[in-house]
Amino acid sequence: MTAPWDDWNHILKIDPDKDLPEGTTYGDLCATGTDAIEVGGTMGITEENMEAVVEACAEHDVPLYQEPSSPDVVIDNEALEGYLIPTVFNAGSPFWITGAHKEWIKIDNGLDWERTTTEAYIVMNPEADVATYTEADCDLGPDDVAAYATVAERMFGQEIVYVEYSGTLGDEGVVQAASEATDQATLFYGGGIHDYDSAYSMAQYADVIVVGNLAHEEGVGAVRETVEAARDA
Ligand code: 1GP
Repeated sequence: MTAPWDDWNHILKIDPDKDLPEGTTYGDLCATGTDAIEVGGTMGITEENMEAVVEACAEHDVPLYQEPSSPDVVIDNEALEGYLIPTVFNAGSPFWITGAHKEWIKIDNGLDWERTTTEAYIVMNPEADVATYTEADCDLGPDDVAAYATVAERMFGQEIVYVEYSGTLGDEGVVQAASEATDQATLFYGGGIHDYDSAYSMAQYADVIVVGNLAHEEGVGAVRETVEAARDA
């Protein structure tokens, strides 16, 4: 069975708590050639700002996914292709591995299983909010990351392994190790991608690169370059 992300090279992650550069619209970002839009962030996320971004992107022809940071911001919107739910494999607090998920299951009307997939995060930038929040152990070498990727794929049957350096460009060796360790799972890489070269360097190992801050800081032209690199790699 194939999953949508089997065919992706590039994801644009839009943070509902962050502004867009002057003159940039959500429509412009949807038209960059990215394979999918993920709406999500760590801080300041509410149902309202989630809904506003989903609505703004809904009229454009790009698959739309919500990546909720916690159960209380999950929105029910038909424009969403699905929900990509993070679970942090190197979290210090079990809440971010299965605890939040347990609460999730109890939400009104339950989860829509047809549209729900987990992402096995390995959080690598100790300075990032997501690392602080989840008390992640980021002191990991390539072998540790490869081992986590194997745990995720082989032991927990995860379809997506996500090496997350949010805010900083990661270590190529680490991404390469994760790539070599994954066989069935799709490897996502995100963090610090800011131009063609940084996108290319990670896309040679990751199946899919995720671009976040760049959309909010630089806008469409810069994002397009990363889409091109992801396709070239
Ligand atoms: C964040 O992996 C994404 O969850 C992208 O990171 O914002 O650093 O591009 P950046």
